[in-house]
Amino acid sequence: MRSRAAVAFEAGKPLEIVDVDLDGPKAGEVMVEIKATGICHTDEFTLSGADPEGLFPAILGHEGAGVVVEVGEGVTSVRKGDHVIPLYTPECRECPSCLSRKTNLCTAIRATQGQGLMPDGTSRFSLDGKPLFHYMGCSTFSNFTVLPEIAVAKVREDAPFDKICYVGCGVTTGVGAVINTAKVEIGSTAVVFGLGGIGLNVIQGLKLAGADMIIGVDLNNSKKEWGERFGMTHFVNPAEAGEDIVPHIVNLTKRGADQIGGADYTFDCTGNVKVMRQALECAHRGWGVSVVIGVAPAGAEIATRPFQLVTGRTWKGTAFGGARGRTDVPRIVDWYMEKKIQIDPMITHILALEDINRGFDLMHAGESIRSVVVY
Ligand code: NAD
Ligand code: AHE
Ligand code: ZN
Repeated sequence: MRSRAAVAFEAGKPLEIVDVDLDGPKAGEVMVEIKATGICHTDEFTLSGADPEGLFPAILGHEGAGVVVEVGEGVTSVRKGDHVIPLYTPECRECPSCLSRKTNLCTAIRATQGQGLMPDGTSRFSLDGKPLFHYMGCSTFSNFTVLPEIAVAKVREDAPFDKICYVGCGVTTGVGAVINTAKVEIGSTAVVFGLGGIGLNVIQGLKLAGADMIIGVDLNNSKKEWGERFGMTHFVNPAEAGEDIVPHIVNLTKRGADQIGGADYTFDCTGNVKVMRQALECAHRGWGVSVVIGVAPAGAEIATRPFQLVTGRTWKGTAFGGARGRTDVPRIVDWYMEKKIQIDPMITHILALEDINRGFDLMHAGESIRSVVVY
């Protein structure tokens, strides 16, 4: 069949809207009609050419929601008509990683996914007889896509696609980083670096978890009001702090008889390795935990004095907020429908597929939190 899609032909070039060919689902696969897709910073990262795994020509997009239109042989967990969210982190429930209960990083299909292919080593997408690469196993910038059965989460049918698509990455990553990865306790002090589509979800996760002091850090002053909407208690613009950001935050978080500052939990939501170091060094001596969420460009490395770790700080990272997609994503959709978390205000722009490049422009200009393409 044919599907309207935004194709990334080359790194650094705008996407082109074309009709592509899509083969039907093979055994263990499903075809999904994507109804809406968010544009995540990671799509921009790959399109820019900074992703070591970036392949072209490809159909990007990994934050979608839609309806199953066809299932391949042997598919049992979903059927035609089911509402689903594609999962770039699948959940097979059988691989050593899934069985370990220690990680959400299912390894069942990670190798072929990183090669832009389906688990059998081929692509379902083509143009003029030449294959196009899948992206993060999702390719939600196509109106129709094919996914492995283990890479879709079945969700309730009354949830609006143009909002819950955001659960496919940003919401789950931010809220999950707090709940699953950091396991933040009531009364905690936290710092969030970067108040974009991920950082604001970390803030709402911190509020949900009962954190007391939630400090947001961003170079863009317009993010102060955004952070406050979701529970941020203090805002710092590092360019206006008047001193290095680390001592500034350590001072701000001084408490207790010994007046040792530092936050219980810090989160990098920028992808900048210098900020990752600042986030670690703002964490409290003895127990502070710093979580890397941001994705850094090819070749970038993190550094700190080992003394920072010797003195009890923990540096960790999270992918998809530590969420097990098929189990956790439907629950997060429920939280949204039950108004435990917010999504609507963060979706600042709704676009047609033809205008998808404007979504990238808005992101570059710092004008959007999330742009969503509705098919
Ligand atoms: P975004 O562009 O919406 O937001 C980034 C924010 O960081 C902006 O508000 C920007 O002003 C701010 N910022 C930039 N440099 C800064 C600095 N030096 N100090 C303070 N603030 C600074 O991006 P996003 O969609 O929120 O994504 C954030 C990062 O998370 C990206 O690197 C993205 O690729 C990554 N990400 C990771 C996962 C994961 O599973 N680990 C999932 C989704 C996104
Ligand atoms: N391909 C990149 C890394 C990209 C990356 O870290 N992706 C995150 C999700 S970002 C979503 O917006 C992730 O899930 N990572 C775990 C994984 O298995 O890919 C690189 O550096 O090679
Ligand atoms: Zn993403």
